[in-house]
Amino acid sequence: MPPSSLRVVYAFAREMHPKTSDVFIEYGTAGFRTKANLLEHVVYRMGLLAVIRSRVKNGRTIGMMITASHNLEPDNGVKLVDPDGEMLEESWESIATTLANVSDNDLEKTVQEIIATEKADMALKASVFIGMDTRYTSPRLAAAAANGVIALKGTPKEFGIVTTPMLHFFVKCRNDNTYGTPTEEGYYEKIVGAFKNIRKRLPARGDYNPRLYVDGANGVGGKKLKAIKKNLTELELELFNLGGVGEKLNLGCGADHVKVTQSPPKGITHPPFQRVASVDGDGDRIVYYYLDEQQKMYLLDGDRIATLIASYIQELLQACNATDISLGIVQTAYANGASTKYIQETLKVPVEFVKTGVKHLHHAAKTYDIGVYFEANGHGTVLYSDKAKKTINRISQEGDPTERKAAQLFLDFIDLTNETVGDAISDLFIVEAILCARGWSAVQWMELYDDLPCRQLKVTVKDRSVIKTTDAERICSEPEELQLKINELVAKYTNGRSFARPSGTEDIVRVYAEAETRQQADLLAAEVAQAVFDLAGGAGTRPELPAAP
Ligand code: G16
Repeated sequence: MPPSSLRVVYAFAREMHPKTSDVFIEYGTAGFRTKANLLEHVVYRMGLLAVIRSRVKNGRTIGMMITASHNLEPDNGVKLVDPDGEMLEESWESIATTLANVSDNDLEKTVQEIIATEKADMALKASVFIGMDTRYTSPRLAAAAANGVIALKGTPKEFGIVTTPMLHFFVKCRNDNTYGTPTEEGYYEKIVGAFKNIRKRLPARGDYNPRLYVDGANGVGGKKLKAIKKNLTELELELFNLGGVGEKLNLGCGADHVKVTQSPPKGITHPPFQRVASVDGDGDRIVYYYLDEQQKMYLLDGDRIATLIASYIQELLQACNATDISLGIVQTAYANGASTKYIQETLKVPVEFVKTGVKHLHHAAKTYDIGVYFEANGHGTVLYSDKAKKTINRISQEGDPTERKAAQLFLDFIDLTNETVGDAISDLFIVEAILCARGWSAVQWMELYDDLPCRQLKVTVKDRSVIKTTDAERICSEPEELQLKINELVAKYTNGRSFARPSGTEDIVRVYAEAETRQQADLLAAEVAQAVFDLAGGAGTRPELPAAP
């Protein structure tokens, strides 16, 4: 691109998408996230970066998703999706952060430096897919993204309102047409089609009840399920929190609310023992729960989904006699200790711990022939290596009749999986298919093991970056005295465990604690929250200890 036309790019940037804030913004756990009104120049610049990235990848399509996922409505965000439909390569996160923070005066120089350092051939074509969630600020930001793409002569394709995992899926399909068709219809055809195939092979039986209630978090996930429901006879979906007038995204509902508060979402009433699935604002996370007759809640979170899926995959592998396929599970520090024990001692499957953020889990899961990864918050999926796919495919044609049957079912499960990223819709159908295959109710699913009571809290500090962590975020390396204090507190409790880490999506520090009883877990979490407040520069009100019982 000649320098004269680039000059127009920067004049346009200054005019249309100027940098209006000096607040430093960082590419965090899942891209840039902050108040929507601070994001326009960031998104425009990410449009520029997506074009450069596409050219570095020989013109393959890059994705841009406008969303702040589980955050509340006033926030928004943007993340880039790499050609295989996976999260942006980590080494480019710092490039994105630099580009987002330079002044308008330095934008031209910085873009040229990136082009030179990354050896982008600016004569190549560049393609960028753009999707957005339902936030009222998303259309304006999606337009800024498209302007950024056009400015560097890339070709944007806007998909409008889609779930984040759909956008990942479209990008993957565009770059690898064996995976599927890069359209919403193509997504339904593959995911929902696979579920229908499975249900043809496995009619409902035992205690499995095909009626499922869904909390849509007033976001895009519920809306897409409403579209799916029109042609779905295999599952009786009752949909709630679909974002009517005055209903706020993720407020008092959605997967994050249900997991963190361990309480049901607002806007739903249901009979005891009814299975409820709760998805988050952009449809990439899912947790399940039910209430008993006394309204006591039983939460089936990401750990439960991971163990359900892994145990079923084990069964399928055995039925196929595919003994040389390795299976592994990836978790984070938030995984309930009881789930890890179940994986290691009952399933006897290797388990690995990584930092929060699906990008880290995804990476680790790729080291197995079949890698199941889930964060406790319900964000996860399954990755099948080429070796696993080829082996199962071969068995589906060459195995004995029982092996062939199991392998054919397995192939449908692979098709049902969105392997690019955690996907609430795909995960919902996977869970339903497994429960149906086993003839299980949610109560039977819950009986696999007993969780240790746990509690998550948020603490506000002046600068959350003062907290540094190590050992997959289980240890706080700075401030040093904070870890010493946490050790001292944890030592008081039977089966106690706790850690604190700065969030990469909200301006807070997260505290997690688990212990033998509910009361102890709540107390330990509150004590650690106080330690964070005292030793890491707390802001506002000091967290209180729970009232004595
Ligand atoms: C995002 C990430 C998840 C992460 C969550 C919370 O979820 O994709 O991997 O667990 O944020 O991250 P943090 O604790 O750093 O704030 P979502 O659903 O908001 O995209």
